[in-house]
Amino acid sequence: MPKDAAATAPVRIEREGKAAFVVIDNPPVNASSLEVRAGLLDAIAALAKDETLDAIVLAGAGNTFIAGADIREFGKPLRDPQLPAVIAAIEQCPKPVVAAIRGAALGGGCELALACDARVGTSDALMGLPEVTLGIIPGAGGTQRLPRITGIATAIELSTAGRRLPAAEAQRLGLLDEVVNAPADLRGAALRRARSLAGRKRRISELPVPEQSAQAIESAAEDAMKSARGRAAIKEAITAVRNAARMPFAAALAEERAIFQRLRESEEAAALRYLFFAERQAARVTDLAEAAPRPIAQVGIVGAGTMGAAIAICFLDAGLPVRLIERDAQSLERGIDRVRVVYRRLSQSGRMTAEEMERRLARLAPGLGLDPLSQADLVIEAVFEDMDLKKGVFRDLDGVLKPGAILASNTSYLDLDALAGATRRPSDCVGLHFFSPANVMRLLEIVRGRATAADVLATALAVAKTIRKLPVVARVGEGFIGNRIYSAYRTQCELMLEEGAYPADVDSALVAFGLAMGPFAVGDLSGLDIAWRTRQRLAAARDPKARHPEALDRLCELGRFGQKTGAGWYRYREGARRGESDPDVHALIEKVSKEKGIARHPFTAEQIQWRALAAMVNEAALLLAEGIAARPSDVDLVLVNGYGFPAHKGGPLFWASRRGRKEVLAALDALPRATGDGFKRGNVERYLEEISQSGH
Ligand code: 3H9
Repeated sequence: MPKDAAATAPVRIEREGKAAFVVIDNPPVNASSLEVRAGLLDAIAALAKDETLDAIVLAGAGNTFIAGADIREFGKPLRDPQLPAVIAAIEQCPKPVVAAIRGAALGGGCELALACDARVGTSDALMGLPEVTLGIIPGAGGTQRLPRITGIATAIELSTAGRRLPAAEAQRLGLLDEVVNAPADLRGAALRRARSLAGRKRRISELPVPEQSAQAIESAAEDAMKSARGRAAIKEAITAVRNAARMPFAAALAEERAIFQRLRESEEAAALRYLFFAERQAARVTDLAEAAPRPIAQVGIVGAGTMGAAIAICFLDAGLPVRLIERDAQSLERGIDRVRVVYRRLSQSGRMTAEEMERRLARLAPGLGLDPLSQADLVIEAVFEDMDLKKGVFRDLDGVLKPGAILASNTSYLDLDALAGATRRPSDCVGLHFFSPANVMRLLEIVRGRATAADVLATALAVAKTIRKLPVVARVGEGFIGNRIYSAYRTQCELMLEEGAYPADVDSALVAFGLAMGPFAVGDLSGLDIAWRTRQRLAAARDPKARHPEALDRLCELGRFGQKTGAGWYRYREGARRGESDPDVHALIEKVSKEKGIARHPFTAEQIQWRALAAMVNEAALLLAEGIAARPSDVDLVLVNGYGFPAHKGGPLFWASRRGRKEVLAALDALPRATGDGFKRGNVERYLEEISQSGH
């Protein structure tokens, strides 16, 4: 091989005396792509014959071992050589092979490491079988070798949760034989380990599966099934791991591979792969050029309500000092308490040490009035959702903040440009729409106003990364991406009530589809008065020709605001969180139908699903055309991560892209018939085509 070709080859052999290092060099994450697999096979074949060698070490270039299979290859038929062949070659190699693991050894990377005769990792090594998060199970022996080290119950837990193990835990469970602190020591330690084996192979495949009580295994399987929510991969991962104890190794391996291949071609796996790449794409904004983020060392939050306190936690968790501001001492104390309650719960359940809790709380500085924010680099207002109130806060902050400080609003609907217009620094304003509970939900809609400067947007994206959120950029428009689509969807659901459905029919059909909750249960949980107020605010701007559902307003007029008032779409017994169907609500809905002269008819679950989904898809197309969202996959990410849309269906647009065109178009064409004049039809076909073309 010419010298420069060797330098760029994805697998190279580096000789050091009697030792050989097989180095995988396939940036950015050393995925085991076709060329890597072929290179590994060649390297192992060459080294197996080399009598002069006394040690073989498998390592990754850069700071990753192998992040797993190349996920981009999964949408097409897999090409030979495949990973099981590489793994068989390592096991059959007469000389011991030691894996030197820095960074991620995930999925196929973990499986390759488990095929080696020993494993040494750095303290930042990360091991695990995350395949179920991609809708598949391990396809190269992971479900057979892992239980031979950890026992069946732990292997079920790890492979169904897709949990990534830090080095210390991987060592405790036996996946790593040794951990070194400094990356510079890794090669040396792996080499010593290889030599200490003195030519002996230590194949995990030859180990017996540790004895374990049937009860422990059963309970691990039951726990895993609880989180399965209809996902085939979880059920299959359990089966495959259990096979380790009930079949010979080779037969169980063949069965694992067959399940892997079957699931790889499933719609669920395609959806999860699509979301994997969508997440990574979402943070890329094409016209940001080289804008450098501004440094953020000090954060201020105005408003210590549920939202403000939870946002504060996000920053405290990321190690940033936070000033939490309220108007009066009592509200401030309540806000601080909200933060304390969350940390105390984590500490009491053993998920955080008391010292760590104290460290985080020590970063929180309560304050009254805006003056304490004069040195803040970023201030987020999280006051009540009211334009005048928020404008006032923005105006006052403008007077206090230092030049260059960023002013963010947590508004979930309101016009950011109008808020920015209340300041003398509209280019320093941006929207940071957190989802409730903000310390738990990953989604962050970043709202880019007309005047938002490129470096302010770049800062917002960097902040999202710091606080480990999933950012999706939206332009200004009522409800941005998520709430706008949700509102269109909810409207159709409410219109179905007037036409013959009842709240429980709609909710149960959509839960059966896979949504975490139906729209009426959600409304009762979050409070119907919020939607009511929004409707009142928008009443004047409403298209008079559009059909407006009435039942919600009538409920609110009766003071039925949902769970907090014991009644909404459902009625709630004292302290109950699950509602019961309420004949009074049914009567109210029927009265509305009668007054409007609408003949009621029953709906099937499928009709409800199509109507609700078509509403989402149509609104998505409209807002994409307006530029509110940059790409269809951004919309899907928002619905999946903020609104309980099932990830294994990929989001509404992905889901629709996998249905027959005729079916989708028929559902879309039915919307204007049901909704009447004023209905706007989006160019859905264009975006579904875009998704189909993306090859997932
Ligand atoms: C599997 O292994 C099945 C097996 O059983 C085998 C059966 C035969 N493939 O996340 P980042 C790209 S299933 C292709 O931003 P980080 C990613 O798109 C696999 N590409 O970096 C991005 O590209 P771009 C099991 C991949 O530092 C760039 O790398 N493994 C893959 O925040 C950087 O990624 C997993 O599920 C891949 N496997 O995090 C692990 N991985 O720059 C998946 C990444 O063009 N990967 N890319 O947008 C991860 O969890 C994270 O990437 C990792 C690094 C923790 C490694």
